[in-house]
Amino acid sequence: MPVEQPPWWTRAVVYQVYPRSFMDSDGDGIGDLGGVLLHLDHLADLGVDVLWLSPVYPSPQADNGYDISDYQDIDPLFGSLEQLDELIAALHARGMKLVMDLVVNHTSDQHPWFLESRSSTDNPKRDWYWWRPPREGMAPGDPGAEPTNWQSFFSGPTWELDEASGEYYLHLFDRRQPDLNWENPEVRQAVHAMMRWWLDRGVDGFRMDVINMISKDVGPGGHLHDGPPLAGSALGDGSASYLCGPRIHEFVQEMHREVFAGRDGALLTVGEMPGVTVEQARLFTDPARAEVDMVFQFEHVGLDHGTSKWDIHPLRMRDLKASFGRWQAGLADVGWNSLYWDNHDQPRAVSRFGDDSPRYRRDSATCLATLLHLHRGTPYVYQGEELGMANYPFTSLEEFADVESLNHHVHAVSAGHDPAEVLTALRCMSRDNARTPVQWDASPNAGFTTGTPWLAVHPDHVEWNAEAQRDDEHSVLAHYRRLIALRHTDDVVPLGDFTMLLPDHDEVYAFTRCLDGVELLVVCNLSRTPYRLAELLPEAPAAELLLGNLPDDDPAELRPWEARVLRLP
Ligand code: ISL
Repeated sequence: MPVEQPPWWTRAVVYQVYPRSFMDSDGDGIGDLGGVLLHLDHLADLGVDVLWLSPVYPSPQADNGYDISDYQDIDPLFGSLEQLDELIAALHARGMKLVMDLVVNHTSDQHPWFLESRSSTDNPKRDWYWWRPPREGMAPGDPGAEPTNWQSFFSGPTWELDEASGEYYLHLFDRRQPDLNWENPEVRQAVHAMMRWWLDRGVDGFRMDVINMISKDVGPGGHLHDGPPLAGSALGDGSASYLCGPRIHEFVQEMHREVFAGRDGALLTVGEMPGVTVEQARLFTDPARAEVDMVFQFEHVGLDHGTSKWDIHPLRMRDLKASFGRWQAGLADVGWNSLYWDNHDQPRAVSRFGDDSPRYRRDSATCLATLLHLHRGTPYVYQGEELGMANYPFTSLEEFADVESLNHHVHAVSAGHDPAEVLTALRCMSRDNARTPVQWDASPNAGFTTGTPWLAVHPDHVEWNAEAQRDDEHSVLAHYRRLIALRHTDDVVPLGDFTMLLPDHDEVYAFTRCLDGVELLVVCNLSRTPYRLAELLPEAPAAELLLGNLPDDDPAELRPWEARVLRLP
């Protein structure tokens, strides 16, 4: 990509709103568009360029809106189309853009398309979804009769039997999220038309949910293949059949042609792609191929997973450096990275990769932020991350709401796992950690709602909240503001070359960024151990401090969780 004319989003920072948990304006305990409109000053004050809004479409809410029953309306739970228009206008008036969530790998099982598809085997929409008879020689409902052995992302098989027709339908996620059949051109055309309708309404792009799963590897006669068996399970790993399947680039290029062509310069498109490799990401984000601007990859948030996300291993610093380093190098000349720690599916980074003890919570939150925001790529800030929000102190199963957590609990306990251990894993890894309401102030419901919040407010909101941080220059919020401003003012931050330093160091993460003779050295101590800086990086103590996360800087010592952005002479 020529450095003279980099796309606008190379300098942008995106803020993710998970509307259900952001701000409730009508007292029903659930966040809504009115609530987003109330807090646009918070976003403007932070300095972000784009708001990515998680789904607000009509939905039975089996997966908090990632199960859509109407792509072209707003769920009354969240507000109205008029309010969405108001949000677009209000953001544009402030120079910000709106990116909507596009969830088209699957619909809700209540979407009219699926209701039609399910209504009979000869319905014209039957083929809009993946219907298959039981495995050969078996009867519908027999144990193991599912058409393939794939395990769903949300536990159990990916197939649900429809008693009426005796056929199964595919759902990579919950059974209430049937997968659309992208092999059918009518499905693709319907999705493209819907996307154009949103762009015509004024939205500025899409975050595309699991978009690398839309092409399935279909054999002759529509055959889908079993995957290798999963340890300790009757099910298998089907991912080879649906991650970046044979037609994925064709489908994404077609979408670009049909939807984005002619308007792509102003838009932002980001494909969420579990399991994507850096080689594939380079193809997806090569501007010459006209697919998407950037992808969300999952390597770094998988480094603490064992056989599954519930099998937790401590993160090893070398693995993190090897991973981020590979992505930085792999997309250096062609393509573009997106950068994130937190989103609505991940536990809170300050608890997971930082140190949320009272002593180090603020310092580790700002240290992690500095590390991420000084990489090359577009950073994403997830609501509350800029306040140092931490994982919730869950103590019982009743406190969880997420379909993934609840399904996992049912399956793990029925498979004989110790319920106490299952709960421990949920406490650390449940997506509900990210979904507790945003902490606006110290009042009883953190200023989120006047009603009863749908998910409990974290008790630490009395101390950790936006109001307390807004005018405090030492706060996590103030540090995010400075990081975002630095990206906007100094070209080396968005565009500079990246070089990893100290690849084998267990606690200190360091790298340089260079552009046109300007060289930044970034050094982050991801531990409680103090280090003599000169022993690690001899050029560091004499360099000019552009931005640090601790006050009263002693140039010679890198204190616990200290992060510095230095300009080398
Ligand atoms: O959350 C995950 C692991 O715990 C992922 O497997 C996640 O399900 C995957 O990243 C896909 O996420 C997206 O699609 C899901 C939805 O539940 C997530 O909220 C969404 O971000 C299905 O639409």
